[in-house]
Amino acid sequence: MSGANQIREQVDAVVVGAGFAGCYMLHRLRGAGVSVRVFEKGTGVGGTWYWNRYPGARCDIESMEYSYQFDEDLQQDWEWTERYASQPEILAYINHVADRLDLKRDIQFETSVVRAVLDEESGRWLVDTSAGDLLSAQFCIMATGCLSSTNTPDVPGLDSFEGNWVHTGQWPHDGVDFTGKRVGVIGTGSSAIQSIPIIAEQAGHLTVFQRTANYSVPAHNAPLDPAVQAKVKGDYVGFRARNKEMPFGAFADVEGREESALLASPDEREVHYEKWWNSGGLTFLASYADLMFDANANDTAAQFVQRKIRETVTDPVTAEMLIPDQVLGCKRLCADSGYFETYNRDNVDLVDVRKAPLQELTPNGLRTRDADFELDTIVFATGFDAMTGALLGIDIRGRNGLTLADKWSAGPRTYLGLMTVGFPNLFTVTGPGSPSVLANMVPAIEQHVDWIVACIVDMRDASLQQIEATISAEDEWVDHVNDVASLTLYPSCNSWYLGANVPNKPRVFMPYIGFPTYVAKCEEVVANGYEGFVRT
Ligand code: FAD
Ligand code: N01
Repeated sequence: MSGANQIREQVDAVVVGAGFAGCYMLHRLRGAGVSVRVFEKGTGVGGTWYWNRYPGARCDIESMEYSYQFDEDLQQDWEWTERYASQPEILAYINHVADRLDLKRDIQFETSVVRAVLDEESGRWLVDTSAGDLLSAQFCIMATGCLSSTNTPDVPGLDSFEGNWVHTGQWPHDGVDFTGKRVGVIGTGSSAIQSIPIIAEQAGHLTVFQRTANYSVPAHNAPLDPAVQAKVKGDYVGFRARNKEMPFGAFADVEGREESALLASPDEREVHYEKWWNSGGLTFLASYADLMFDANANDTAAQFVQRKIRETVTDPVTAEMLIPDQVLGCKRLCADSGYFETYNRDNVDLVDVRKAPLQELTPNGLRTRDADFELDTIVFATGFDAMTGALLGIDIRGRNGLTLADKWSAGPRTYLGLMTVGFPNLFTVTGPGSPSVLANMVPAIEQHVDWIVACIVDMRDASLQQIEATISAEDEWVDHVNDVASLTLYPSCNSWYLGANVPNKPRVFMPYIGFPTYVAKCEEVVANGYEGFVRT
């Protein structure tokens, strides 16, 4: 139990998590003279890139964009080697940053924050960890990640399975040897689509268990052209500034976007889509500006990709199973390296578990409603309890003992994705209600960290102790997040953006769509004296 007499340490701020967000938060708070302790569950920094070590893991925002921009020397010094950096390279990068800034001495690894309780008398947060620490902090900053709480389906018999099972989001550090093995991959989201081609090359036989077919475009990953790197570095500041003005905070220097797919003739569209398909990556979704706003426009792109799938996959039955039936981009678009081609291998089968659901794991493998599959290794590529999972994994108690779980029982409610009423001085980096997962996340993280640190410094300068959102600001923001989403096609399918992948999770659209509008709103709030917040 938390209690003032057990407190071991008093700090200004506790930060939970040491991914891109926690590391940058530590650096900025230190620079501002704020005493800080960081707790991280893993044995090292990196977050996503520490945990997701599955074969083929890499970013789908280009390396030159998917990196910190706060330090010009750092962004000039670091040399990315591929268009889309691999997980080991991103992990090496974040370790390089942590070492360069001497961050690790203030991070306690292998330690989970299990509880954070507001002591209303002192206004401070009492923070308990799995290692038995109890700290008192004025500010509690959750840098716990949007995609850090893994979702493993509650399939009966998991314990009875005598083979090896792994989740892509908690991949063993010494790797998994698939050589000659009978492998099952459950799921066909980004993690599966990246890992399946590589697992298929190693495995004796691979069975993919698909519930929802997904759209994917070729990544066309390649060694990074030194000329491209030099061009970006020639004006990195300008490059970042242009990206900041883009709806997703990325892709600014991609040329040839058009306004509406519906204004083009079928032949023009064909040429247009072919060009974007061949250049590779998620920018395909930005080829026309109306793809996520108009179902008819979207359908033209969807049909193009569907045709590509049918052209690629030689067995027509398998090809039809791989044709998605939702709006393109409604679930996060994937960028792959030979995903659909993998189904032409003799050692790969696809099984539809929407038609015949998974029923149980058996000692020898897996049983669906229709058949038994003998497997040595099962890979759960089943994703995450996104955006709220890691936060609700901590017993957070605010005013009057209100738990965050109770407050968010019908879905997360925040003001700007930064704070939630009833939990003063508790910040969430890329929390629900902020652009987060619908932006290039590193700039989104930097923007949040910069805002939070400026807020803390401003409070210190004004001798203020506490900040809390007002209920009216929070209610208006939640409505606004939903109103914006409803103008788009995003809420039209069962995506994790809506929590639909986790049984019994409230169906609420969680990210805010529109990075530049959001940044402008955050700046306006500050310019208006922290409008929508009460500071005392
Ligand atoms: P994380 O990296 O998730 O770090 C959070 C940390 O908090 C974790 O290390 C976790 O262990 C720790 N933690 C959580 N709870 C506790 C607790 N109670 N106590 C102690 N520690 C705790 N985004 C993009 O923009 N572009 C991409 O290309 C891209 N690729 C991705 C690929 C994969 C495989 C995945 C899973 C996500 C990808 N993302 C991408 C999203 C990615 O999560 C973010 O880009 C970014 O890395 C998030 O950083 P973070 O620090 O906010 O969170
Ligand atoms: O997870 P997902 P992910 N029975 O939720 C299926 C980022 N990321 O780890 O669609 C059977 O997308 C589920 O089926 P359905 C990126 O933001 C980026 O792949 O719910 N199947 C789905 O097919 C991404 O969006 C990269 O019907 C079950 C799959 O498992 C996010 O992380 C790489 C099931 C889960 O797909 C999450 O991606 C990796 C069940 N009970 C991740 N439960 C890049 O490329 C779930 N599924 C940069």
